[in-house]
Amino acid sequence: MSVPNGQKEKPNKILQFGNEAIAHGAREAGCYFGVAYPGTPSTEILQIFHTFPSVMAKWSPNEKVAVEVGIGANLTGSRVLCTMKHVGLNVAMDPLMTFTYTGVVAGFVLVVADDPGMHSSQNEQDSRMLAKFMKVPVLDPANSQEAHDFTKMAFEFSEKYNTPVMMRETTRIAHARGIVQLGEWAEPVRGDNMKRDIQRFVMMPNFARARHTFAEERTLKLLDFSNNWEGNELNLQSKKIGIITAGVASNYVRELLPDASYLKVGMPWPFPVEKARKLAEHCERVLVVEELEPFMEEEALIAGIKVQGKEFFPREGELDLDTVGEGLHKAGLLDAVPPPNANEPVLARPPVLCAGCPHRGIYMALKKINADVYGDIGCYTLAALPPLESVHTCFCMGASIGNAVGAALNENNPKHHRVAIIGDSTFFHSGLTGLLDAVASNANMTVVIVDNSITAMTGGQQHPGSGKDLMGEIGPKIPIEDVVTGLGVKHLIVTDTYEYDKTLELLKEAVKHEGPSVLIARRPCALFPKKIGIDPYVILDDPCSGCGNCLRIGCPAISISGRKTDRGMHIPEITADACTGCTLCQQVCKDDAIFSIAEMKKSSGEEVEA
Ligand SMILES: Cc1ncc(C[n+]2csc(CCOP(=O)(O)OP(=O)(O)O)c2C)c(N)n1
Repeated sequence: MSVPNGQKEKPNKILQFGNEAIAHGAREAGCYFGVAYPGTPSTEILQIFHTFPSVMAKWSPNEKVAVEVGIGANLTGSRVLCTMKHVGLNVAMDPLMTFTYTGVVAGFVLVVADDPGMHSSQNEQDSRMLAKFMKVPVLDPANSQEAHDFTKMAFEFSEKYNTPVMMRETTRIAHARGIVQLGEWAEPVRGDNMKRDIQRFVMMPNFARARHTFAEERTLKLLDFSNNWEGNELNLQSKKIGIITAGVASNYVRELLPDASYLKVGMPWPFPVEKARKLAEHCERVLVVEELEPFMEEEALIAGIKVQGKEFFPREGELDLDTVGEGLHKAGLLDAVPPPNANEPVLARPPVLCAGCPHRGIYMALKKINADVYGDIGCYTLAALPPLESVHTCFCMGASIGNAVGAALNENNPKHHRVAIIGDSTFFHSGLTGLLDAVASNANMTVVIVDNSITAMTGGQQHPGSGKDLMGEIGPKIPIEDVVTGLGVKHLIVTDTYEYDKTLELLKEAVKHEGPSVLIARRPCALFPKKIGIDPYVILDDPCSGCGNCLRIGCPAISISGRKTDRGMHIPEITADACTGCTLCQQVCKDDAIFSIAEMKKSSGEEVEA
């Protein structure tokens, strides 16, 4: 295997999860430029891609900017990989809807990771629908090998048909491992200069009309490709039953009905109509088994091919062996419903803020002032749940501030505190324009920016306020204070959320302020750059009255010990390994019953290690 740039040889058969396979496929295709905004289940792709030799990779503040940056690199002639989760695609649709008219200068592959079952998302939209809407061909791998191969093929395909190409994967593809046969790394395709071509790249109406025609003509060519591509596998066996399927669902249905005829679709749009027609001509009955929307089912029906699908299989959530088995049974194709997966059910564990999470202190304060809290997306959304219960909404990234503006302008109760709470990464992603609106409309509200210096929820990625990017270079660290005052906010306060009383006071001050105010609640994430774990705290049975104040802060390091006070109240205890020494429990303890081990040693005259 030849390896450019003197890098070590890589093994050519390896167990990889889908996101790794996509990153490798892109590098093998000679992709030079990777750009993304993190989002589960897509995040690892760029984190892996950036480790390869001779590539450039960066995070952008949001998905729209990521696509625009990717287009910029592409216009100079570089092959570009741009990744995001499904809801990120909504944010990025504006440039993409027009990029599809202009076409590409070099291969451009957009990876969109859908999350059927909503393991870590606020909805479960099906990106195949948006691919069709954008007129962008979409690939849908069923395992890691296909994730690798389809990505690799997508770059040349993108150039041949002059179109961005979407790779749509799902959580089970992104995060499940399978054996992948790797190939050679090609020399990265890196452009150097944009070539002026205003009829292609200045999309004002006159030029755009011609490009729309180009896009429609391209669709016909793509359809022809789809009808002939071996990645849309037609396998004619049984004459009784034919199955159209794709993605992870294809694995389940093939296991349950090995003798059926199949059209296993790798490119759902343009849908390979002629292959589907051949299947229908060969078989008495055709079923479509697909996750989420009846996308291929409708494509087949529009083409006049008689199929059935969603009347047997759920439209919501993930499919698995059990749901597909049940559907096939309902359709009369399996005699009995297969016994449910024999695995032990996993005990449900509600998500909680980590021990030592810096977001906890501000929520304790928000609960105290009983504010209406418009929430946003990040670790801090978890405070909607007991015991903190102080987030009341969550729609999409950036929504908190706009929601609070609307409420502030609409509600007729000046005594009521309206607070939008938003993370630092989310603020950079899409909070800025909301805050601008708050200032421009002089809305009576407070924005709390919970600044832990990192994008914690997706695993600790950098953002413009981190002063670093993926490639590790230190860039300018954008101070949130500067952005906030630059947007015209007059009342700005910064607090350390480990100091509860001060945070509460400052919050009270902020909400009293007429017009928009901002409180930056700052403290680095307890897990970043590595989990802090200093000087654990203990609860002493003797002074503890069992009041439960420490339990109500929702720290997973604190639990009921099983011991009781003389008055029969439960005495809590702290798990030393989990405690990070944030001191919030100590600050709310009214009995002076909580001490650090160092404090106790000191008071008993023992030596304390520095
Ligand atoms: C449009 C969109 N892109 C990406 C995501 C994935 N995501 C969820 S929360 C989040 C950011 C969290 O970072 P931050 O706002 O700093 O809060 P933290 O988790 O650090 O508390 C991201 C990227 C998403 N839900 N929606």
